[in-house]
Amino acid sequence: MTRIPVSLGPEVTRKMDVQSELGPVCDILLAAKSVCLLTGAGISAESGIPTFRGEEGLWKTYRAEQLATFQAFIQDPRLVWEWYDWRRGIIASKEPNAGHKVITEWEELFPYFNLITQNIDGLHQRAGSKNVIELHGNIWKHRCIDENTISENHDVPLKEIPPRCDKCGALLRPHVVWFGESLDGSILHKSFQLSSGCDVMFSIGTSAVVQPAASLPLNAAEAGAKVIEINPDPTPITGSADFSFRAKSGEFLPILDKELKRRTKQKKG
Ligand code: BJW
Repeated sequence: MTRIPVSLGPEVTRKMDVQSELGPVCDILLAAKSVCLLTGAGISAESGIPTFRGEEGLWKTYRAEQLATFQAFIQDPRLVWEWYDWRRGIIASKEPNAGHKVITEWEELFPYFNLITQNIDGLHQRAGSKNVIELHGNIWKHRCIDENTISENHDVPLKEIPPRCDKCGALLRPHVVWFGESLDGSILHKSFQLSSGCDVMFSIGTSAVVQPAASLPLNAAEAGAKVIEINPDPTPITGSADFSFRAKSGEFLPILDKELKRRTKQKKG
């Protein structure tokens, strides 16, 4: 395992030969047929969307079990919806960052490219990613708790809290996966298949503590893929990663992308 402390503040970047550190990663990527990415809240951090854990994390202010479980929702739907309404307001006011944008271009760069996200913010799609596998749902969708029907809703702020189903009047809930709830079976199955079948698996901006998502990079490693982590902090999967870059994704991905494209051009020319 190569741990590369690529800290990309201007001073450090000047001191380090980042290009040469990126060489082996570019070689692996350019030889890869299938590339898979798992993203977490950290990819949207530089857009100004709070992560869950860590210093500024959402769980510092609110206890997860108070807000991100079905029991909490049934006990106090207004409180839970107020939290989601607040978060929808933040997300709506932010833009995708340079990390999201690089990922959209990789859909074209690699022969087989799959993006799996734990994020519910929709920023990958807003950046232009076409095929996004959402493990934990989407904050811009509502689900009727009686009929399970799913509807899109982009109102900011919400017109009614808690919102109710137009058809049956039952409570609507955010179409997201809370603790103790199962992920969609077909989405999960597909994600594990993709992680087993890829040559390279990225783990970007996730603390890798929430299961089953956190098992995807480990599954890929067991199946023989090279695992590349991008995160300013170490995580439980760092030890299993082939490369672990201590960097912000919005800074690091454009550098990696530039080098990849430079080498691709060089190969062709
Ligand atoms: C940067 C950066 C920059 C910063 N660039 N990086 C033991 C007991 C009880 C339960 C369990 C247990 N073991 C496993 C479980 C089950 C549980 C679980 O995993 N719990 C763990 C916490 C222990 N999992 C579940 O319940 C799942 N369902 C399930 O397993 O069903 C079967 C089952 C049920 C019951 C028992 C056992 C099995 C469902 C999980 C659903 C997760 N839902 C949430 C909320 C979604 C809705 C919402 O947003 O409101 O999903 S929780 C939250 O965590 C959200 C995220 O998707 C998820 C992962 O977080 P993520 O993305 O990793 O964010 P952070 O904040 O943790 O990390 C950000 C990272 O970015 C950090 O590392 C930073 O360093 C980094 N970063 N800036 C790059 N610029």
